[in-house]
Amino acid sequence: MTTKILIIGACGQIGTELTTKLRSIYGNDNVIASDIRKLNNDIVNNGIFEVVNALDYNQIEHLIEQYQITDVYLMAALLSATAEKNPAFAWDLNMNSLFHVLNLAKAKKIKKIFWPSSIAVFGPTTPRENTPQFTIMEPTTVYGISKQTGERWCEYYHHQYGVDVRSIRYPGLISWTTEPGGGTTDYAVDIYHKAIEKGSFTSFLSEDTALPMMYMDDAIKATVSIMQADLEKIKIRSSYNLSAMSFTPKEIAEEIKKHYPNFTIDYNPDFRQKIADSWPASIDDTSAREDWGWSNDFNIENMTVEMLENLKKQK
Ligand code: AKB
Repeated sequence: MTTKILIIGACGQIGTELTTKLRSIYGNDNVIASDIRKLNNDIVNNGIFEVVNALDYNQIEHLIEQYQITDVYLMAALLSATAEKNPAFAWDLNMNSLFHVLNLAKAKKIKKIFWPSSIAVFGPTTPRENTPQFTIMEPTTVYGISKQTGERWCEYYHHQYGVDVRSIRYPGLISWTTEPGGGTTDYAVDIYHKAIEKGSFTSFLSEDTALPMMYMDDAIKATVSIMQADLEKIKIRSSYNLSAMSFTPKEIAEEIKKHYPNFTIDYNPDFRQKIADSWPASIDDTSAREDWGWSNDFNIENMTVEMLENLKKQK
């Protein structure tokens, strides 16, 4: 049976690169991109695109029937910083969009779901260094609570109804193609833009705040790879820890200085500092590596080279 993919939230930070990758693997006719609004970009212009509200069950069901969709990637969500400003809507969007696709899979209208979780599922009582796959989880942000609850529901739907839902806990994601939207780790993208535009950057996190991070190419590789893995390799049905690198604002600034020696950074922590302080500094992703063969290609050095080179060309 042909794999027919629906991506909900295709124009966001991850969705944009994921859609491009999936189109290159499965063909333009087999990947339907959707988002809440129609922008004038490559995702809309270079393939099939539909306007969809992730909260509208009937709209999603209609598209699934129209295109005979087998796999859904649910990328629509409010991230940590934005969610704190609008908790009720964040809860509604992050939870009910998930219920819609889980219920469509339960009703056997689709075969497979990808749903992203996050390091935000962890909280201040979690071991911060090398955070284990299975550990204390007491998230203190609305976003983290919605992701942790979502993980529980994914596992429940798998065990009770046989739903094939696969998930990874993304760390902060860094890319040069699309800007992030409302996360606590966004500074690690903005710093590259400002290095090229102004030669200086003010960080909203303190100099020694270490967080787990990943280059977008690795995140896309992990997403495709967990979805393509044989069924029996997916042993965890909540969500897999995933790791590539961890750094502080000071460390990333030092890395940028190797290429732009005059680059300067200062620090002006805001409300996002409290969110970052509640998250792990580094992640143990042994299960993902052992179960379905995850490995990262990028570290802070080669990611910085790629970011600076590509952003420079783009400006
Ligand atoms: C955020 O900062 O909210 C996201 C995440 C870690 O899930 N990038």
